[in-house]
Amino acid sequence: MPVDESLRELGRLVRTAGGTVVGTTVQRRRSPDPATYIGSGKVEEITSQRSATDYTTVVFDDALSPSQQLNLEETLKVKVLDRSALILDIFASRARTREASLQVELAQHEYLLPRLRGQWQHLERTEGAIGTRGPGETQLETDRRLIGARITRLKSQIEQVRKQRALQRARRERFGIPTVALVGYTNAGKSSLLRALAGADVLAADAPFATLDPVTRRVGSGTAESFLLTDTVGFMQKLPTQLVSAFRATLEELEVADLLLHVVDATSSALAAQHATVLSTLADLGLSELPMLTVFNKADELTLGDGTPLTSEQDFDALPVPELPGLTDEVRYVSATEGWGVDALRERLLYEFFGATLTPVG
Ligand SMILES: Nc1nc2c(ncn2[C@@H]2O[C@H](COP(=O)(O)OP(=O)(O)OP(=O)(O)O)[C@@H](O)[C@H]2O)c(=O)[nH]1
Ligand SMILES: [Mg+2]
Repeated sequence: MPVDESLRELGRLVRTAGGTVVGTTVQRRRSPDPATYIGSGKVEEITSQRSATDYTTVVFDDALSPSQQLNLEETLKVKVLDRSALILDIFASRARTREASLQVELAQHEYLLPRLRGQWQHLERTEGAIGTRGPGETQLETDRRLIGARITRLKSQIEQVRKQRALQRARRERFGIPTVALVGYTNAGKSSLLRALAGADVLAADAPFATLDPVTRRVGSGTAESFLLTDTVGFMQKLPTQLVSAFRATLEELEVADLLLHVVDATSSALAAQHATVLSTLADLGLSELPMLTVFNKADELTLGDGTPLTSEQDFDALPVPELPGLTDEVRYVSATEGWGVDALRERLLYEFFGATLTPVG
C-alpha cells in the first residue's frame, strides 16, 4: 500500500481511538535505525514541532521494537505508540463479549510482555534501595511472572471457547446446513451485507474494526433451503500477529465455511492493496483453498464512464469488470445499503448449495 494511503488509514485508526491528528511526517531510509527507527535528524524535527502543535503522542505506522519504543519515548518525551498498540487499543474498546475480551486481553499481554520495563528498573542499580532487597527477586521479574501466568490462564480459557465453538459447528454440520463466511478488509461493508442478506440487526459503523465477534444468521426461506452466513473481524494491512493468532478461536469459523464471500469496498482508493491484503491474510490462515465469491460493495457510490452516478442495480451491467491480480473467481457488484444486487446475490448463494432444486437466477 502506498505510504500516503497507509498514513491516511493510520489517521483513521487514531481518530477511532479518540485522538486527533495534528501532523504527519515521512522519512525515506534504506533501513530503519535499529535504536530509534527514524534517523536523529527526523527525531529533532519532530521534537522541534512540539512548540507549534503541542502534540502529546507520536504514532508510528509500523511495528517498533520494545527498545526503539523506549528510546523514542525518552528522547521525544511523549508517549510513543506503534500501529499494533493503536489497533490493540481499538480492539479493547470494541470487545463486548467474554470471548472477544479474552482474545483481546491475550493479545495485549503478549504485546506488553517484552515491553515491560518496570518503574523499578532504575532502583536495581541503587544498592540497598527499598524494594530491591529481599530474596533476590526484582519487581520486574514478579511482574513478568504474573503476566506469564495470566497469559497461560487466558489461553486455557480461550481453549474452552474453541471447544465450545467446535461443538456448535459439529451440530451445524450434522444438520447439514451450508455455511458462508464473510471476509474482507475492515469497513468494506461485511456487516451491512449480512444485514441486507439476512435482514439481521447487526452493528454496522463507519469505523475500522466495528465487528469483533462472529455473528451467524440464517439466510433463505424455510429450513430446507437456507444457509448460515457468518460475519467476523475484518482484516487490515500490518495487523499485529498477536491479534491474528489471538483471534484464532474466532477465525476458525472461517475454516469450516463452504464458501467465502469476499466483500471489497469498490470505492476505496486503495482497492488493489486491500484486496491483496485479504488474499494474503487468508493464505496465512491456510484458507486459500476455499471457494470464494467476490462482491464489489458500495456500488451506489460508483459512477459510470461518463461520470453519471448509478441509479439502480440495472446500471451494474454498464460497470467494467474490475481487473485485479488474483481475481479469478466470480465477481459481482452490490450495494448493501441500497439493497442493490442483494436479492440476486442471495439467489446465487442458494443456487450454490441447492442448485438442483432451485431455478437459477442471475
Ligand atoms: N454507500 C455505501 N456505504 C456502505 C455500503 N455498505 C456499507 N457501507 C458503509 O460502510 C461503513 C462500514 O460498513 P460495515 O458494514 O460496518 O463494514 P464492515 O466490513 O462490517 O467493517 P468492520 O466490521 O469494521 O470490519 C458503514 O458506514 C456503512 O454504512 C454500501 O453499499 N454503500
Ligand atoms: Mg463489521
